[in-house]
Parts: sequence; structure tokens; C-alpha cells
Amino acid sequence: MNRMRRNIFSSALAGLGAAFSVRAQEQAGAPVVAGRTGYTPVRTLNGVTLPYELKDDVKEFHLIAGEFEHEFAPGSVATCWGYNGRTPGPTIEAVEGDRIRILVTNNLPEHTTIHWHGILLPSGMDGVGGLNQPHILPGETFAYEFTLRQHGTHMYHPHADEMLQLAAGMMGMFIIHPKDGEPKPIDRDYVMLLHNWAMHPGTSRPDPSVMQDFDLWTINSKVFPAIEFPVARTGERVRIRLGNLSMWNHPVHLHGHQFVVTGSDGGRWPETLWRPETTEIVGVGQTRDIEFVAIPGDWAMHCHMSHHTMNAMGHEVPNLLGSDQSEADKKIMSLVPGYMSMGAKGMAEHQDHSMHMPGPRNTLPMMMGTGPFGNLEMGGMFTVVKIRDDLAPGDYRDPGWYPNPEGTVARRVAGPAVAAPAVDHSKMDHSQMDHSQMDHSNMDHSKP
Ligand SMILES: [Cu+2]
Repeated sequence: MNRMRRNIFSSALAGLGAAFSVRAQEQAGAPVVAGRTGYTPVRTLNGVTLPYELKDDVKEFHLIAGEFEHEFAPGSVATCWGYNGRTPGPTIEAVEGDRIRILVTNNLPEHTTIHWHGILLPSGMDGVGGLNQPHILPGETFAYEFTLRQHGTHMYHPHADEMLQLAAGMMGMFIIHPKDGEPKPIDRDYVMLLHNWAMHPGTSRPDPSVMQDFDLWTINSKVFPAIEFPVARTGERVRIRLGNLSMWNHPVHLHGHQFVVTGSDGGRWPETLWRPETTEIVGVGQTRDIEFVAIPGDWAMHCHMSHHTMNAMGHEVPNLLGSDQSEADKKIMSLVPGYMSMGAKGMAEHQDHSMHMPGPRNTLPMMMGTGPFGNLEMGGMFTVVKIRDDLAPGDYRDPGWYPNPEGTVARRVAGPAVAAPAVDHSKMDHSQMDHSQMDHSNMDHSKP
């Protein structure tokens, strides 16, 4: 066997091995021990990692831009645009030094391109339609090919009719692992892409003209409680890679930990630049990596802009806090079935109402989700990081709610044993309510 043939043979074998191990990882869903020879594959909650085929030492990926139905949470489905039938598109994952080829097929009704956000590459591969390349017309497939000269948390999105195409959901994450492994091995590596959507109540297509008043705030295009819970075992090193392609900045807050901000699309920062925080702003167009050693419990993780942890709500409403609206409500409800005014005592009562009062078609209630102690009164960019002592490595299943050790839960020490009802239902006229469109399957009948 001559030298050239031997090289081809061994690289083909290596290719087979790499492709096989990636597939094996996908099937097992198990983490690979981090270090100089490998990396812990990222996990895109509610999403997938894009498979590749190794062709002559080039990792070849295929993204297909198109239109499809996407569910933000049960009860809200929209016609969105994205890649391979999903938003965000599949996460691209590779290693510094890799040669990659990404085939992009356009099944949209208009032209598009893909910009590889933050990635060092030849100018002609940068994906700005009209500047770096001709647009990819409907039905065409373009090839992008370059060598990865960096590592870090990156994103991809169109640079053609951007305002509309991003608003419709076209975006994804692009993770490049360092070729020399991690200084501190990562046990779980999560990917979260933040976005916002203008899904006007009763409609089913995101409105691209909206600049500020968005209705849905999403992590990987899902709202709480439809977002999969990030889980970890006590003591594991967890990284969460946050990207923001929405139109707002998001101060992301994690409870119960001081995390360290360790990187961005500038790569993994030198340790001297790491800083401890509990809230980190992920600006529009930015990425941030946060890392922490897992502490047992159920820990809220959410954007700290309060309106970003709510679903669709009216923002142009008069403030009626402190006023009794029951008589006015009764009159309006006779004209507009399902009408609900802003709460007199607060807004928390809205979640109770959403159980039995339907809103407009295809519109989520403002607040959703129940925990072990009652309503969570959240929606949007909120999730719970669940950390348990007994979670097996690579087990990503929801472990349920945290069994708090005895004596470690805040308790009532004075006041009525049963909280006063938030709302006097006796004055409400339910006769006008339309029950025909209500889904009763999820109703909690255990409470009066
Ligand atoms: Cu936010």
C-alpha cells in the first residue's frame, strides 16, 4: 500500500469513527468525557444538534430554510420560518480547526442568505446578501465552506430581509469547541437562544413590523412552562450558552448560585477575565457563557425584565389597581364574552381566571404554569434549573419538583390559615362565557 493510499484509508477510517461516535452520542444522549481529545456535546433544550457527514475531512452540514407550524406552548401555534422545520434551527456544533461545508437550500417564497454571526471567515462567506454574495433564490442551494479558526458561542441568521426573516424565527446557534479541550471540564452544556415575537391575540403569524411591544418572549422559541427544564446533578459543572437575536436586551438571572461569566462569541475568556454575577445582560446580537457548580434545589432562571416573563397582555390599559371594577366588568362581559379587566388587587388573579375564561383564539394566557405550592404566575422567558443529588450522568429527564429537606421551606407563622380568595366570583356573570372552545383536560379539580 503506497503512502497516499494509506493516508486516504486512515482518514476515511477516522471519518467513519467520528461519524459513528457522533451518532452513538446522539442515540445515547450521554455526555462524552471532556478533555483534550473530546468535548461534552451541547444540549439545545427543545431543539436538536445538526448531524453532519464527513466528506474528505470536511464536515458537511445541510440547512433547509422553509415555513412550518411551530408551537410556543400548547394553545399557541404559529406559521414560522426557520431551518429544517424548526425554530431555532438545529444547533451547529464543531471543533476549532475543522473544515466545514454548510449547504443551504432555500424553500422560502423569497430569497435569503445565512450570516455566520461572529465567525472568522473569508469575506465572501459572510452571508450579507448583495455585499458578500448573490441572494439565494427560492429553490436554490448555496454552499458555504470555511475553516474554523476560533472557538466560542456563536449564532447564525439571514442577512436578507432581516427584519422579517428574524421576526419569523430564522436563527440558530453555532458552537465551536476549543481544539485543546476545556481548562475545567464541563459536565452539562446547555444552549439557549432568546427571542421575541409579535403574535397579536387571535393571529397565527408573527408580525415583523413591531419594534417594541412583543407578545411572546422565548427561550429556544418556547415559553414557560413548555421550555424543557435544564437539569444537573449536585456538584456538576454546568455551562449555559445564551444567545440573543431578539430586539431587546435580556438581563438573565439565575437563583441560588453565583455563576461565572466565562465566554462569548469572543471565545472562552482567559480566567483572569471571568467575573462572578447572578444576573448577566445578554445584549441584542450578543452571546454569553455562564458556568456554575450545581447546588441542589429548584432554581428559577429568567429574564429580569418583568414583562418578559409574561405572555400576551395589553400594555395600553388604564391602571385600575385599587379600584372596584366588578360592576363595570359585569356590563362589559355582557358585550365582550371572556373580557377581563386589570386586577383591582393585583394581576395574580388572572392565572386563576385563565383556567375557566378563554382568551382570543390561539393566544396563551398572560401567566401559566403551576408548581408544588400553587400558580407560578409566569410565562415567557422563565424556566427552572433542577439540581438533584441522585441524577445519573447524562440523564436529562425532568426529575419532578424538589423534595425540600424538612425545615427548609418558608412557613406561615401568623395570619389566616387559608388565604382569602383573590376575587369575589359571586358577582361575576358567567352566563355569557363561551365554554365551547375551552380545553378542560388540564383543569385542576383538586381545588374548590
Ligand atoms: Cu428580557
